[in-house]
Amino acid sequence: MSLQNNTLGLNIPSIPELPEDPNQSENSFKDCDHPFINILGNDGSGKETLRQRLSLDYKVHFDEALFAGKEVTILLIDALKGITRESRKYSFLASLVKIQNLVIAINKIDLVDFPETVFNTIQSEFEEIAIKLNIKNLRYIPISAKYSENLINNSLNISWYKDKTLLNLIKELPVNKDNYLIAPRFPVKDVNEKTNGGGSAYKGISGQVSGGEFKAGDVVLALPSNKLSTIKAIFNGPSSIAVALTLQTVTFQLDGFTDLKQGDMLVRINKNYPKYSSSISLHVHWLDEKPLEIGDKFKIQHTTDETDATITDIRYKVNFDNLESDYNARDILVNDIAHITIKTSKPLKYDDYGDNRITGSLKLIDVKTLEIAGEGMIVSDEEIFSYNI
Ligand SMILES: Nc1nc2c(ncn2[C@@H]2O[C@H](COP(=O)(O)OP(=O)(O)OP(=O)(O)O)[C@@H](O)[C@H]2O)c(=O)[nH]1
Ligand SMILES: [Mg+2]
Repeated sequence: MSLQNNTLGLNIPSIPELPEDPNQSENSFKDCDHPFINILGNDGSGKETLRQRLSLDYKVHFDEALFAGKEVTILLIDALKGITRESRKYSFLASLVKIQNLVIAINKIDLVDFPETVFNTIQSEFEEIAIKLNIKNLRYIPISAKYSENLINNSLNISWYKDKTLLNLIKELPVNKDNYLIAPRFPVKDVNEKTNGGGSAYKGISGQVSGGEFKAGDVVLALPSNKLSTIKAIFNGPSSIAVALTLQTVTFQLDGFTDLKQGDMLVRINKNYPKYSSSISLHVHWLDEKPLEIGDKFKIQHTTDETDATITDIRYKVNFDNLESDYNARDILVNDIAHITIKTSKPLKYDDYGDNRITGSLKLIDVKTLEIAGEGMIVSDEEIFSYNI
C-alpha cells in the first residue's frame, strides 16, 4: 500500500530551487537531528515560504522519520488571523497520530508589528486546544518566515522573546531512536517461488515490514492461520540480510508453516499481537462529495488486505469550531472527520492508528468509482482478540 497519508498533509512537496539564505551558511536545519520537518497550516499561512527558508532536504519519506521518532511537526498560525477552524483540524489530526514534537509557530509577526500580546493571546488560546486534545510537549515561537526572523538567528525585532530560535528549539527536541518499541508487523504482499544464492528453490514470502524488526532465527506467528514458523533467511533483493527494519521491503524464507497468502500477517511471537475483529471503530476523514451515511457499503483496503464493509454506526462528528463531538450528526460531508463503526466481511488484523500508522489506517473505496472516499484512522477501543495463541 502507499505510505502516503493525506490526512495529515504528510505528502512531501516538491521544493523549488531557491537562492541560498545567507543566514544558513554556518548553522543549518540540514544538520539537526530532526531532518524531517512537517509543516502544517492554513492556506497562505506561509508553509511554502518557511520550507524554502529552511531549505529542507526531503530525501526520505516522512513516514520513515515518524517510525524513527525523528519527525517534528510545525503548525503555522498566521499572526493576523489567529487560530482558525483549519488550525483546530490540524491539531486534532496531530493528536490522533500522537505527534511528540509539535511546534506552534506564530508566523507573519512582522505584519502585526511584532507585539508580545498577539503571541501571548494565541499561545493561551492554543493551550486550551492542547488540553482538550491531550497534546503535550508543545513549543511556541514567534517567527517571520518571509524575513527569516527567529529561524536561525534571534530577531532584534522580537527582542521580548528570550527563548531559542526555531533551529535551536528543534535541535533540542527529544529524538526517540527506539524504532523497535513498535510491535513487529509483516503484512504479506506476495508469495512466490524464489531461488536463493545457492541455487535451491524456496517459497518467498514478500512484503514491507510495517512495524518493528524481524531477524533471521525469529519465531513468527502467521495470522489468521495461527501457525508458527521460524525465519530461516531474509532477502533484500538478491542479498541476504540479518535484520529487516520497519519500511524495508524484504522476502522471508520460512521454516515450518509456509501456507501464506496476500493479506496474511506475520508477527513476532510474544510481542503485543494486533487486534482482530470485523467490527472496527475509526475516525474517518471524509473525502467524497457524496455524504457518508449509515448502511453505506465500501471496499476496504487495509495494509495488503482487502474486504467489503458496511457503515454500522456514526457515533459523532467533530465540530472544528469548538472541538466538541456532535453526537446528533448523521450526514458526514466532505472534509468532515467523524467517529464511525464499520462491519467488515472478514476480520482485519489491526492496531490503533496512534501506535502504528500503517496497520492502524485503512481506506474506504467507493464500490462504483473505485475512488478513495475516506481515510480511516482506527481507534481500537473494542479490544477483541481471538487468535487462541
Ligand atoms: N509579511 C509576511 N508575509 C509572509 C510571511 N510568510 C509568508 N508570507 C507571505 O504569505 C503569502 C503566502 O505564503 P506561502 O508560503 O505561499 O503560504 P502557503 O501556506 O504555502 O500557502 P498555500 O499553499 O496557499 O496554502 C506569500 O505572499 C508570502 O510571501 C511572513 O512571515 N511575513
Ligand atoms: Mg503553498
